[in-house]
Amino acid sequence: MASTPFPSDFIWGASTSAYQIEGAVREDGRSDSIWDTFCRVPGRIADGSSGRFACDHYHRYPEDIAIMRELGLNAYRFSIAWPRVLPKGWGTVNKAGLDFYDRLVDELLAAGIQPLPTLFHFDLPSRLENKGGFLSRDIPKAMAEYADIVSRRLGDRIERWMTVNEPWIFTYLGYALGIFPPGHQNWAEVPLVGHHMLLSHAWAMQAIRTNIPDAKITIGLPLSPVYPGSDHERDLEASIRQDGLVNRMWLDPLYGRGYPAEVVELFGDDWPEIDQADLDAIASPVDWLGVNYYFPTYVVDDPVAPVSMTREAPPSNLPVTGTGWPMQPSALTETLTRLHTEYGVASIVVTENGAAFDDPPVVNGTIDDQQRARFLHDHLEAVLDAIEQGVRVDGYCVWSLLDNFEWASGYNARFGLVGVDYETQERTIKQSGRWYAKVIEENGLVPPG
Ligand code: IFM
Repeated sequence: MASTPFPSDFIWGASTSAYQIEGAVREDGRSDSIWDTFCRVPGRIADGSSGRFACDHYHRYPEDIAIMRELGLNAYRFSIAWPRVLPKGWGTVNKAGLDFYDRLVDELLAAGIQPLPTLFHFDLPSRLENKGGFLSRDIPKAMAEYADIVSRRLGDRIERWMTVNEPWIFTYLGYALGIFPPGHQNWAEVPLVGHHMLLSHAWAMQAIRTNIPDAKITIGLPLSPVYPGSDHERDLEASIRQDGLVNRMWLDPLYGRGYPAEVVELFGDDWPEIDQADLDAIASPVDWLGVNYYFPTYVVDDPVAPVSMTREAPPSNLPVTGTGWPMQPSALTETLTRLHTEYGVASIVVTENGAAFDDPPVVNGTIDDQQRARFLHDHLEAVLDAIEQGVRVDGYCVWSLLDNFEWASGYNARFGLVGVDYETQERTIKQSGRWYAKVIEENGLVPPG
């Protein structure tokens, strides 16, 4: 029996995104996204793969919904592929593309599963990238049009919406480090791109609200406490700088405080002129906050590193996941309590949390991934700790429902509750999936294994 129950009506979900699972990239009028084009460049993806076939979810979604039912999920977070709906990025709607999401939503509802769509999860139509991508103010305009079209079609059946997923990750990996498309390595672009991502969120939210006044809308932020790698004063200052980039550059404007002065200062002359009207739009209240949490950030001072002059330095004694990410569940509790105390966030859903491990092969119809079950157990315990401290957490979604295309790592990193054999497309519920089903059934923590 579960010891501590979660709140009643708790959202128990699992998350995915379009490019990572759908496949069918050339079907029914879909155009290229920036990931299709990026994957064609030799050396960009660790295993030379792409999302061309991925989990073939575009064709196998009924089977995947049946698995969600078997797990007892009451919510499913997925993303809509912008290039399926608007192949040019704006203008003519591709009916077949929109029809796919219509069918998906209907089947989810028929299975008693709440659809939680995200409008933008990294897969910008390539034609919009050719017009300047997120460096251009045309993107927030196009995003508002896209949000209008999707919410008109699906708004009668969907209550909770997410606009943009992880603006910091998209901006940092795509424009500062160049390991995501568009592959730029130019820190000077980070402020404008980040601002356009927040503005895209704001204008998309306005469009959805116009069409569905009762909608509950949010953005999904990748948040993490930033700790100093030592107790030297200079490392403490480094952690404050990095916290500005990872957390406050996004939370402050969304919660009406404008961009943090220290972050503006870090970029110096590269910080763009920003209109008050943009800041007002970005500060328009969200109804809940989507939090993606994976690992804590530890940094030390590094005078030659760009902008924040920090470098990551996780303590060597922290255990790590299969992708080398430090595991520290208490950092999730800290993230959630900080949102409550510093920003007064009234409702949070953990929209992503999970880990990749080197899973063993299928034996007797399952995959023995006790490490993942333990990871999820300990992070759910951290959520309970936050709830006990008065934070309102309304739900939790595991990343991910299925093993899938993990961006620049290709198919090497497996995050799923459900294993996927990419040759046969056979799905296998892992031990972690079976354990998660028990947690959902009990609406409370049960021991893993
Ligand atoms: O796979 C990604 C997802 O697309 C966004 N959040 C982090 C996940 C794991 O890296």
